[in-house]
Amino acid sequence: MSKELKANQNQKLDSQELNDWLDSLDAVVENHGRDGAKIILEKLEQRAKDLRVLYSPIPYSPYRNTISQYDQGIYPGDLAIEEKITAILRWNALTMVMKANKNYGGLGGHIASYASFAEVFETGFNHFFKGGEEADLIFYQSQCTTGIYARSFLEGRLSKNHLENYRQELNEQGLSSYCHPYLMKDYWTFTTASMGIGLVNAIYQARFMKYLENRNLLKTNKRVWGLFGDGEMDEPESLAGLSIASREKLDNLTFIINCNLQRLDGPVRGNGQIIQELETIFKANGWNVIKVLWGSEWDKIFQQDKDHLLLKRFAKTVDGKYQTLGARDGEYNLKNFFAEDPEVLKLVSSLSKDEIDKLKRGGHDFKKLYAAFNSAVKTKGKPTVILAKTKKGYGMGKAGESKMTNHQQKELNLEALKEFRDRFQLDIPDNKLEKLEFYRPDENSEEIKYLKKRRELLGGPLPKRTFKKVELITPKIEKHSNFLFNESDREFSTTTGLVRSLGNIMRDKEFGKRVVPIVADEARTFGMANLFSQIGIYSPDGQLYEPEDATSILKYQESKSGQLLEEGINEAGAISSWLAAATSYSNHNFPMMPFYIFYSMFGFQRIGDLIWAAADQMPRGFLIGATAGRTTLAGEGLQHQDGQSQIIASTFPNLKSYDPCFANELAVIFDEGMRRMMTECKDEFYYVTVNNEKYTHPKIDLSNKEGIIKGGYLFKDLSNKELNINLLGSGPIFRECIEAANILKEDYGIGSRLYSITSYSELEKDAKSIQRQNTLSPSNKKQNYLQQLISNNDPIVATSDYVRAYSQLISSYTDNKFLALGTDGFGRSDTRKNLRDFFEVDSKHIVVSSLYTLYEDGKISLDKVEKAIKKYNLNNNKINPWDL
Ligand SMILES: Cc1ncc(C[n+]2csc(CCOP(=O)(O)OP(=O)(O)O)c2C)c(N)n1
Repeated sequence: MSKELKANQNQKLDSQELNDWLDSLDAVVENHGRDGAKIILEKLEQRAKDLRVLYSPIPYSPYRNTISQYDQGIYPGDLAIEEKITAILRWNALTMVMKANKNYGGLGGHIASYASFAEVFETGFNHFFKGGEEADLIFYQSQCTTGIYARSFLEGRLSKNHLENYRQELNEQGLSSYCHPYLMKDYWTFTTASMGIGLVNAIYQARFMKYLENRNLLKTNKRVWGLFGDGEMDEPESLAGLSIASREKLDNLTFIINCNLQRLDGPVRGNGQIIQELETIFKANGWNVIKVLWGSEWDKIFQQDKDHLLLKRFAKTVDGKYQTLGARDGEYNLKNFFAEDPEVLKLVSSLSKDEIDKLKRGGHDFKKLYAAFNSAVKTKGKPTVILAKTKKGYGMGKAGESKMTNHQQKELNLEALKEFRDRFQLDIPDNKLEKLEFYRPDENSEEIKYLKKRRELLGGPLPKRTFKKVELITPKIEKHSNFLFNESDREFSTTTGLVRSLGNIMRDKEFGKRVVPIVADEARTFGMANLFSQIGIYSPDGQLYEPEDATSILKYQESKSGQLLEEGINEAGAISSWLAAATSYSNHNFPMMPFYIFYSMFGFQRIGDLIWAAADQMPRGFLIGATAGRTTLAGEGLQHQDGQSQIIASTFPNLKSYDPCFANELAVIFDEGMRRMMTECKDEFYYVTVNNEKYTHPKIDLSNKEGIIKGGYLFKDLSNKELNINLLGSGPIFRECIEAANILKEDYGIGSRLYSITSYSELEKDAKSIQRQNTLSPSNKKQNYLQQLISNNDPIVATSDYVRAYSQLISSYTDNKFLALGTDGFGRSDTRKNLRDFFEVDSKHIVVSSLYTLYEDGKISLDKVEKAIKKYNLNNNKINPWDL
């Protein structure tokens, strides 16, 4: 056919011609099956695009189940028992929330979310979620924990006492509100309580399993399952990893979205259709999408609906209306949905109002769900999302089903409880109903036997967090940081020190393969471009092109077995990769040692919540905040200069964070950190800031090791017999302290003790623990490490390249007069020298601050301070950096 074919816009297609087309399609399906018809349609589509008939086909499919009733296959489970088990789980889940709130008003909890997702969970637990040695990685929707606890109760893993202590985590048998591995270490594996984080984390867990396999480190048949809410899909993190999941063909990944059409305040898309929107988003990102919208009761109606009138009505119905229909009875639905089109009404003319009422949504139908799960696990080459249409508060009846406020609903009255019991045919007498008694059928009942058997066949109970302790030997400091064992005049930055030590760690024959270096498009910024060719950039496709710099020894080399994870400009993805590697010890019994090196400003403040979620999962690995400090990163300005990450990091309980000045300190921190995490298997992780200022570094002196790790050590004692000051500094600003000490000595005859502070926060952690100990056992008073370190009464001037609050972390734990300097305020572009002057952290400000504290301490006269202020031309009228 000629491509020049002209469109005749006036020529109408007559109905005979149209029917001929449709009949021929029917005939193709009959003779060649659906696959044959698909081939023809794909060809036709291509031709239509060539002729510009089709520009952008509708990106979603009709509002019906993706898998037809004819393709769903035979259900392998015992439907009656599974429905009974689900009813019992619903009851116990509901009772947990009601009990907790009745006994201790305000403890909270959610009924409606699990009620909407129970069948989906049960489909997984009875047929798909593998447990045991090769347990699947499952991200549970966090508001549904009650249902999962209820299941463990039936399995005999949790007692009645546990359920009674739901949300009372301080009780020995308390159950945590949401999925928090930190609080239930042998139970939960992933945290999903902060919405959106679970999705991006799950994708990178699935991706990391492929990485382990492609690097020939570990092959696993595990799958990643993610169960999330439709409202949750509005979080940017929910969408953050969708494209990498299909780009890297993660067919080991399945999401199930609980499309109950509601979030906390109201409908997710009152005026639209969230399911169609999600289908578009996932399809556009290359996912296999399976919609499970209607239960089996609808099948007969669909069979009669030859002209797709019902589908047209569905298409015209917005979610706000679906919610109202969901909250009302059969009569209302007949009048306000079916009767709106007399032809549609005819389709249900044989159904009673009661039967209309019982038309289920697909997410509550085991057969439909099973077919979707089964199809998902068989899909090759792409991830699958199942969009399960459910009803929020399913089973809560008039009291809560599809009600606008049901997310917060924590109780049902007696009438509603009776309705619930009768609907699900639960064997609970009225008196037990009133008392909100938990219900567990006899151990020998068919329900308990069935439930246990299913889990046995799938490898064991879930959720379960178990792992073997694997103790690895880490490389020796003499090897990985050999370049720091001799004095040298070479000037280099701590970032360079990091790259060299890290390179050597990766060269270690045994341990090197465990290292996972991760960057988010900043490897060149940090001088790490050599890693591209040395260890290769991971890409499951290898390298399908010759890189522009192919002849360079630093060429950009992608490889299937590449070690470096180059995540692009994607901090959320990079930290999720880091977390996957950092929890490999617990998820796969295969410890890995990740180092995620990032712009420190785009770490804790940008993805702090992802790091917080990571902390909950007890990761083991290093986070490296590079180009750190507010004045050390010269030139980049306000949005880049980090003066706060150390403060945020100091609030993470299982994180040890350091701000070293010298590469030798960094090497010791690496060495000790690796050993503690990989050999001693300690549940802690590390944040270390490095910078790009070049200067010389002292050689490694292992006698300082303890101090470096504890947070500080005496770097140099320049004290004299008369007048002294203590100068404390961290990061590159410590070098300003050294200069200040020389000026104080030369120009003022004042002695000093110079303390290199590697971590104000580690000093603080120790000091507050000792203070607590002393408060609670005053007769057995102890000194904190800071007091032991600074055992004199001279004033302290403490500084860093961070806000004053960082060095002030320790100010209340010493009796010495204390003055903090820091970089409070917005950053700005300028030279280091000018910035340090502006933020008042340079040597002359340290000198004047030292003189001032000595004056305040009554040790020198005021005129000495005033003279110095004049000499250095410091001006009180200069703009205050944090009060502009
Ligand atoms: C980042 C974040 N913001 C807000 C919340 C509080 N929150 C908990 S559940 C919820 C509504 C969730 O709606 P949806 O995802 O649709 O799940 P549903 O409970 O309706 O199944 C909200 C806002 C949270 N946990 N995390």
